[in-house]
Amino acid sequence: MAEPYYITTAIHYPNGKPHIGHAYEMIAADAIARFQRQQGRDVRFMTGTDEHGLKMAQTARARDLTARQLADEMSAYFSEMADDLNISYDRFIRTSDVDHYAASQAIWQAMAAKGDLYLDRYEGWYSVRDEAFYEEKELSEGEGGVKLSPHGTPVEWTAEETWFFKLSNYQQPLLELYESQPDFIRPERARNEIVKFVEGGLVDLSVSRTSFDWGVPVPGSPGHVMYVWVDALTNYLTGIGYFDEDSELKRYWPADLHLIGKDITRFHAVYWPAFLMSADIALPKQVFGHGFILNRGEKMSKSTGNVADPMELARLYGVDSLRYFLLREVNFGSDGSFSDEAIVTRANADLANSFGNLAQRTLAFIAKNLDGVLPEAGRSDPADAELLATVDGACREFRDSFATLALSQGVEAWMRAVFACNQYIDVQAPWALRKTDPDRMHAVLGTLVRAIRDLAICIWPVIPESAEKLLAQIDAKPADSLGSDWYDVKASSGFRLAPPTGVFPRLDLKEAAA
Ligand code: ME8
Repeated sequence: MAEPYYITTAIHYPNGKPHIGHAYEMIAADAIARFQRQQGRDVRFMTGTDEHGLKMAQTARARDLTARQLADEMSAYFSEMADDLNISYDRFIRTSDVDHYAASQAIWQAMAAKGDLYLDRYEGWYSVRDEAFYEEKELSEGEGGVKLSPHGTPVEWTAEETWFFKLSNYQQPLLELYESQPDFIRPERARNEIVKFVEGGLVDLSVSRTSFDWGVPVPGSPGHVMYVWVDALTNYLTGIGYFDEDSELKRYWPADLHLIGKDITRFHAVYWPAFLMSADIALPKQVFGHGFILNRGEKMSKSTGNVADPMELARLYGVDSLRYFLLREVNFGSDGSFSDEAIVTRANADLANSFGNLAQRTLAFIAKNLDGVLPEAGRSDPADAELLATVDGACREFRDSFATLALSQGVEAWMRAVFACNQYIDVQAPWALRKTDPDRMHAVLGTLVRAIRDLAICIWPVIPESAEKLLAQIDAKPADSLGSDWYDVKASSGFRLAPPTGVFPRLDLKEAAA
């Protein structure tokens, strides 16, 4: 049986519509999930929405809705976006799902049984926007003396009786975890930050609230709902039926990768492993904190009015252009900027003018001059084997890069092979060989079709829809193995191409977004 691979995104707050940061996270996770499937892993991929907490309750109140109504309305935008962006998730989890309540209560009970939960009075600073508690020493002062969290969000003084989790007991075990599993937190910058934070000492964490009721009820403690992050993190267990005796999905635990944004590493790399250790549950293998997407270099915020709608960008420029841009242009793990011009320039340069042009030139030439029939091997030249070796090397580099989450480096390697193919076609000039040396022309075209197929299979995790369209034209599939005797089998069977249709349109900057 194939080895399981479990990947999750953060679950997103549906207190508003999704923005491009949410889209980016889903797209990156989807490319990794597709890549792992292609490598033969038994993948489970989960994304969803995080629906409890004060932020949701307050946003709903301001709109005169119940929190559940708000969650229903907004969660639908997230799941529609996931579908529209071709995100191949196995479950879209909502923390208001019934099985999630049971799972959250089960982990709570396990932590209680360990003796890690106690009732006390909480007094301290809370940021509703971050749904996070902060220590006085972490705060700064904003305009008019307003106290701000390290993320620049306002904090308010909170005092209530709550349950506490003995986080302070886990300082040593956590430091040992970071030491013994150096890849537990990536990238390096995030790891260093977390190690420093934990070395600085951990205070016990308030894990229930009594001032509102939109959350998972604390078992045996009427009036208390769980702190939203306790239930939110538990979604990763809910999604595979961890506490359900009969669940066949349990084989996916421990998760291979929690893909999240850099702002929520503390929750995933400190609180989450501590909860799991307390409940005697195996720890995930890796938490990766990707960077932030900036709008022309600026942080997006509702007050600046520069929050980009990913669906509008996908509608204007195409889903695969957006996917390709984000994965090629943003060094995975660092922040990256986007603009309409940058998307159009990148998609045109790499997809329309390079890969698209390569495929179109080759397939249209075969359709026109050979009546669409793939030619059998002609007279080969060392340049042919050299090109195929370049393509093979690039696909390997892509694979090694994706396996270590160096996503943009993988795409860059792929692109270098596309350039090599375009150089090859220019030098070999099959259009000139048509009259002078048809036998040689056959070999050139055969080499190009092999290269195009392998390159389309390789890049499929990034641009699945376009790659599939292109592969369909030559009757190949993303799951096919690279190289192989595919071409010879196809050509000797007399396979005939339909007249090819362009897969990568040239994009223009659109008025609406300019
Ligand atoms: O944090 N660029 O939800 P969320 C890239 N519910 N990524 C971004 C981004 C940007 N501009 N803005 C946000 C939450 N993100 C919690 C998670 S998980 C158990 C609970 C990322 O809707 C952010 O870092 O605020 C996070 O990974 C995800 O989008 C959801 O953010």
